[in-house]
Amino acid sequence: AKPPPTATPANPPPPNNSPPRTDAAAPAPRTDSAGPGETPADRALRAFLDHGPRAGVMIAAHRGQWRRAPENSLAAVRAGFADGAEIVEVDVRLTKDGVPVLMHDERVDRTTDGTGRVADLTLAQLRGLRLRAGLGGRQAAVTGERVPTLAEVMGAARTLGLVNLDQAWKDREAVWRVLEQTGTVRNGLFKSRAPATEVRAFLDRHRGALYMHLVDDANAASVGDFGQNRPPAFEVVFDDVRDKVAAPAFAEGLRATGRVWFNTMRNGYAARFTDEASLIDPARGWGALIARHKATILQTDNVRTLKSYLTTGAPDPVPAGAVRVQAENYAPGGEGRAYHDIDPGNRGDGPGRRGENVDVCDHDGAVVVCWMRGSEWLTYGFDVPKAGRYTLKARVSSPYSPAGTYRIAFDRAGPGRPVPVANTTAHHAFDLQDSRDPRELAAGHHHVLLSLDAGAFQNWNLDYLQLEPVRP
Ligand SMILES: [Ca+2]
Ligand SMILES: [Ca+2]
Ligand SMILES: [Ca+2]
Repeated sequence: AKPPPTATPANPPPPNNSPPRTDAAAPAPRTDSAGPGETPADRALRAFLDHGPRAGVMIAAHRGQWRRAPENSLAAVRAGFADGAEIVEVDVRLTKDGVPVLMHDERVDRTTDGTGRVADLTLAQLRGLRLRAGLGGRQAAVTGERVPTLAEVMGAARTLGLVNLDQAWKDREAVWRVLEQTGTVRNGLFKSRAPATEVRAFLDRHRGALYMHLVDDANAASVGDFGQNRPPAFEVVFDDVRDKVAAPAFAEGLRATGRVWFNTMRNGYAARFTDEASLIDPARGWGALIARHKATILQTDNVRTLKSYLTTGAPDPVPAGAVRVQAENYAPGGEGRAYHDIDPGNRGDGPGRRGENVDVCDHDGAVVVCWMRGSEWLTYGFDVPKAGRYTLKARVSSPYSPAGTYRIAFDRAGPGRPVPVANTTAHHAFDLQDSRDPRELAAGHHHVLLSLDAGAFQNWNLDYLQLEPVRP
């Protein structure tokens, strides 16, 4: 039920109840106030080129804001900027007829309703396809969105912000022509891990091109190859906190002349400093990267929560009047009393409760109940602050359609109506879904039973439950 891990970082995750102490202070105030007549893109460029000690942290949206539109779609690029990203990262490939388009994979199979390699399809053939929702996958809904050309995306981004052109280096001359034709030379951010001589040749040929250099332990020495003429930003990748490039002194050296970019989407790009770990405690993710590793650009799958953290210090605040209980913090009492789990032991890789059978997984930093199967159930205690009408929301993930069905029973009454869990397009793509089965609750302690229908397909993960007041 769980995909194989994309990386196996050697540093073990800290125990859930003892986050590592860092000197993660509140994030620095942002320095991106508008000058007269400036567009958001002008501000983003100015911020990107400003590496001074007071430079704030910039947000880069990974493959666009795919939580609101298909990854690498025009709508996802627009949504990324609308949600607060100054940079949107996209993946560029050439069609059979040589047109740069947005597509992450070599093949169109995961993210569209078609099949085949991008390089074997003409633009006209690609335009006949429809993109799948979110991160795609075989069971993700087909949307009305089409594969966009790079020209369309750059045209849309011209006043909105910067576009990080991933996978574009091998086709950089064709991509450069698109930037020139669309008047977006100041928006397009190239990146590579090519030798400095190759980078320098490109930048000499195309004055004004924006460039960021990618470094990990294998090419850390390439920083020195740029001499006094360093690019304005470095992207640093480390899968282990003991990597050379993970040393705070390495990042400090880069910060002296430019911005430092880290990726927090999954485990293994910045060890285990991830978006999901940041939601549990920013000191386990973004906060540590900012304080210890001098991050001034963070690429995220959670634009809104990172924006919330940078502006308020709280990534995922509990709404006013609501009560949140982590799924893994189910009631004490053991099998048959507090929970029922059909297979012995913890099948997950997360911090399960010793001697108990509930399955707990760590999905890139999210600690969740997983391997949820029909007939299993869990119980929770909720302390409701004020009498009123409440709805229960569940933060869930699943790449399946349907993902599963659960029922909620309050205070040992009969179970409510079946609640479908919607496909979120990946095990690591969590979404807060409303059960739409509101109840009147008195103030005080309530017992909640969450049960999985025995006859229904069940393959989903549960991060937390949240009881929210329903506004009349
Ligand atoms: Ca189990
Ligand atoms: Ca189970
Ligand atoms: Ca959780």
